[in-house]
Amino acid sequence: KRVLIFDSGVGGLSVYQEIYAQLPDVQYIYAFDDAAFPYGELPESELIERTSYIVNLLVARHQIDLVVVACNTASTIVLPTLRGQLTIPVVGVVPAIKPAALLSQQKVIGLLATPATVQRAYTDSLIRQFARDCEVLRIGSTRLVEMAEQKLRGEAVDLEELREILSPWRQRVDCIVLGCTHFPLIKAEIQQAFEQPVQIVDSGKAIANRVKALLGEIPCERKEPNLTYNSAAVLPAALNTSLQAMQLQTIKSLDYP
Ligand code: DGN
Repeated sequence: KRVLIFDSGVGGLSVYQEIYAQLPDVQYIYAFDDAAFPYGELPESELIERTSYIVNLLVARHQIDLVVVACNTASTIVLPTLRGQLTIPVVGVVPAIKPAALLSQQKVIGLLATPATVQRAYTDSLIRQFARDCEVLRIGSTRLVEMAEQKLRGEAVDLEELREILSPWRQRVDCIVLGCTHFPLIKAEIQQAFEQPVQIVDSGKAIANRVKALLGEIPCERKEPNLTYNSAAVLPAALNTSLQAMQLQTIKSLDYP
């Protein structure tokens, strides 16, 4: 079986880790559209166009069995289009509002995502459906996405800056939703930014469970190597190394017209 995992950058690797832990024998193709990074600032029409072009191209090229759109910014807008175009299952990642609303004791939760995701109508509907009894505070930050990318490139995360970005929530929230797949990569740093105890939830495990349920048990051994595609012409060496550390072996260029 072959699973395509797609994101704008390295955030999808946080989802990949969770899926891989449950399904190590699947072949994974990790594609990221780093030429258009960050997605959180792209017009919706362009986001839909790029995402569906790349996903359709790779599904056809590799006979993919299941697609994971490992990006909240894309999932909250592009899933209906992709599901209309493809006959295979398409799993999206959206903010884990429901578990957070259940976990929060004080009923004040923080949604941390991209500027696009915090404003989406889809996000509003999740909050209306699952967090009626909660106050939901939102921070949309592209800077945090960049920090996660930097960390994976081997650069240090500026904890002071992180603390400053999250300062409106100090002594306010007791549960935080990581509504961007980049953020689990800096979860420890986010936790450190708070004095009060906070629970942090993301969607990774739930996505992995869903993928497993859809693919079923896979008894066969994997014969083909995992692949990585990116759309920018060059992949920084440090990032290349961390992708390989995650057992992704071949880097090729992805052409977007
Ligand atoms: N990782 C993406 C998400 O989950 O929303 C967004 C990253 C970005 O391009 N801003």
